[in-house]
Amino acid sequence: MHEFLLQLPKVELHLHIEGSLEPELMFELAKRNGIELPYATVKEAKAAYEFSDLQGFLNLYYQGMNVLRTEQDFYDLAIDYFQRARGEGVVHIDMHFDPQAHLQRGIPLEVVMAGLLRAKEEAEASLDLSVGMIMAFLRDRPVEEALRVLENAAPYWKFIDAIGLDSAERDNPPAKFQALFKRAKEIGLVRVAHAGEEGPADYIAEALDILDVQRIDHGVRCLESDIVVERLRESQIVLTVCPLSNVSLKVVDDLRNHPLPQLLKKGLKVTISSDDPAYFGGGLLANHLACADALGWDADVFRLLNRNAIEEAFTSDQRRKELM
Ligand code: ES4
Ligand code: ZN
Repeated sequence: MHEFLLQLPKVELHLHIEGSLEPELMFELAKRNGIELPYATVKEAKAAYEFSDLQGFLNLYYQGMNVLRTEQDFYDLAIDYFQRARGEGVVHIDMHFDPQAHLQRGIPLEVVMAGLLRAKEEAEASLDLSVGMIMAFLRDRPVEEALRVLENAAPYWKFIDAIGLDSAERDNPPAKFQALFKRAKEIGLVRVAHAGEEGPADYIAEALDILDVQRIDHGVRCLESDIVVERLRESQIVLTVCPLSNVSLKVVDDLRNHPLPQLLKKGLKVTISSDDPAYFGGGLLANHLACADALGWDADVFRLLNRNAIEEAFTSDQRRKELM
């Protein structure tokens, strides 16, 4: 099974590129940029990656990305992950990135975009890896700020496939971002949102009704509402479920008790992704291997999940055909 999963061409719809920053690269960039880290060694950094909830993780996630300063840093971050992912059989990645987390630190959007887009071009030209771009907005910051960032990003609208909504979910309901998502729709941008990770099933319904999203990131808590499950089943809205992330952030106590089998049994359009691979114990292959071991899935389940991901990936029809 492990050999099959390595060979299987895998597609990942939910990956925060800032969450792919491995401690080794963090140390290299800190040195290059003359930044002091709160850890003495790579080992010490890794030991700190023990979380009790989403907020505990987000604190280290925002601290970690502080080493990203120049266009080259963003390029190195992304190409490092792309190379690693390709080495484990990943053929397409839809990548979230968080402009506000960088703008807040004084890093202009141009720097972020130039580095990430250069890495995407190189992956597509030389690695046989296609990349979708999701400009994500931080739900624990004001909607007015998000709207300003979206307008200032006008030169880049043509390079992005969708907008997303991430960061601290509790007490930051989708409805708070109605104006942002309305504007994105006017512009012609596809919309996705994290919902039902730590937040309630109601937030999934809200994201569908008020934000008009085409994809729900996580969505595992839909199982708390039969009505929401039925809507997701009927519409075949894709869920980007992140198994190792859910265990790390205590959304689920043990992978053996993960709701994935129930989601599949209900007939939902499920996919699996790594979310923040540097923080949650591995990339897309590690997530596949862990599910095989904990849930006892056979090859057909993994083929189905990857077929779902290929159908929903932000890519051209020609590339989609190649991936099928
Ligand atoms: C995230 Cl796991 C998760 N949830 C919400 N926002 C995020 N940003 C990066 N990882
Ligand atoms: Zn996420």
